[in-house]
Amino acid sequence: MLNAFLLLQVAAAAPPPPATHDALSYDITLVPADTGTHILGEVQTTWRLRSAGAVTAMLDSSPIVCITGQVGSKLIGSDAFQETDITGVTLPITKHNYLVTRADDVAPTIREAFHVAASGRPGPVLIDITKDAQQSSAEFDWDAAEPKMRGYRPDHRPAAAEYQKAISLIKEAKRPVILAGRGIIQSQAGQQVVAFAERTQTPIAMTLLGLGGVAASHELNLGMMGMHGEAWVNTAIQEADLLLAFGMRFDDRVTGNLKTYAPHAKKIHVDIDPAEINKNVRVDVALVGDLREVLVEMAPHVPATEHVDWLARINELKGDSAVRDIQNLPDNGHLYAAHVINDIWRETDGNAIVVTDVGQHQMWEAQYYKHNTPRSLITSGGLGTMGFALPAAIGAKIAKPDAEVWVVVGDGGFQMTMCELATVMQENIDINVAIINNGFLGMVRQWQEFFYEKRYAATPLVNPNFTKLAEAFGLTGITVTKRGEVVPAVRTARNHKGGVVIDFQVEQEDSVYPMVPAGADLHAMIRRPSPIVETAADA
Ligand SMILES: Cc1ncc(C[n+]2csc(CCOP(=O)(O)OP(=O)(O)O)c2C)c(N)n1
Ligand SMILES: [Mg+2]
Repeated sequence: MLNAFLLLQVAAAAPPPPATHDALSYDITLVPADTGTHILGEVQTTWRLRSAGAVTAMLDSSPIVCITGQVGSKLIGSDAFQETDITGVTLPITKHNYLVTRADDVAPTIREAFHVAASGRPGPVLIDITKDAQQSSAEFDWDAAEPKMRGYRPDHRPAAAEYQKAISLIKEAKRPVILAGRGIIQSQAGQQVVAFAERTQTPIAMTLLGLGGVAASHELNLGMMGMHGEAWVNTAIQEADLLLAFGMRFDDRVTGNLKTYAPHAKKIHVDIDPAEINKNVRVDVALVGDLREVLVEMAPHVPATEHVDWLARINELKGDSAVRDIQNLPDNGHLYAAHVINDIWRETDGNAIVVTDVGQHQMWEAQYYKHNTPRSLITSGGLGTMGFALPAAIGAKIAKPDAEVWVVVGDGGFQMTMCELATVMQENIDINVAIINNGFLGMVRQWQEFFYEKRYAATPLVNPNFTKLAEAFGLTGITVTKRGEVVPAVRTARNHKGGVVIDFQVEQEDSVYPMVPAGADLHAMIRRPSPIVETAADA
């Protein structure tokens, strides 16, 4: 007989992983599990739950298993000390949840929870275990506990007729664009997407969470689409005659006004989740299934094509990158966030794992750090969870100890979880933190500037001295105010073993361009005022 508490770990350590995950790690960690899933593509477990963490995982399809402790089963419903109906609270923000009141059910539930979290469209699963279930004992037979869930069939495969419809649309298309989302990373379909794109000469537009899924350096990769996407990418989508949505969900930040979205385009949507089909955008063909499997199936039937005129048209839309190039502007005494992020990119040869927070710096990171490998950008997309970066970077470093991990965080978001510097110190986590300190809740300030006549209500920040703060935690702190100091600071941080915090004091009222105002037509972008017309295409 085993104590049920230990059983959690026995169940966790037990071997057979589901077929789609060759190295399911059942480690029970205290670090943000969400990041582990981003980095490793495996289910991670957490004993701590913040509702924002669950929603972040829900909206970004991260497979995590959260375990919470409940009062004794006999006390449930009595408003006992610390009793919270957590399965009730988390019902809408988890893929599934369980209340376990008997030791017998602990291990089988955990096994099933991992299956649910990882299969189909991944997501967060919560198990709430009562104190008495944790403290009593039970036998556990791994094989007998194989999950059998009536009504849960995550393995979708499109019908042959759907494939045929898709292939004939692909053959007819003159101006196709692939829209690549996080699904390409989740289903490890990067290679298949590139092969498809090369064979059909189809350019690829990326969502924020797709970045890295196809190398930024690939000539058919146009870059990021959407609210802060490159102008030529959004224009190409609006001019396209076929959109191939691969593992993406037509989020409002990506489409702008749905009524005018890609008006000339037929649409093919490949997604593992049937609930995404026709949710925001009506599509002509839906292929519900695992993206990689779908592309493998389709590949032999897709003829090689040229789209010379279309690619030339997009090239023309890109225009002269020199006029957009903020990087190579002579040093005029201004330190732009773009300089900082681009210098981090150059110094790390684009090989770091960058974990961002939410706001302007997040968008600049997406624009100026070119990600060539999947899982090298960790960011909160669907929820935009400020405070995500520092704890998530700790998770990233623990999941991949050999990787170089950088945090790119705003001065506002950093203050939401900066207490985690204690963890960095205590666990000797070797990460570098770049605070893009603009003295504002910058993204909100930008909206106030553009849409509310510069009424900067509640957005100016009076910050602590971040360098001294780092030092108070026994970490290295560096202050950077000039462009010439950026590279030396980055080098110092890279050469230092242990946590480093760099306070980059950048332009306070810089804005992210281009910008599609919320709900506006995708092609109605606000462009960077001259002399710098656009963001850099500095590849
Ligand atoms: C927890 C949370 N609160 C509020 C917001 C709304 N919000 C989005 S961006 C932003 C400003 C972020 O400021 P900062 O961290 O300084 O980054 P910056 O935009 O200046 O780069 C705010 C308040 C959010 N996304 N998450
Ligand atoms: Mg800020």
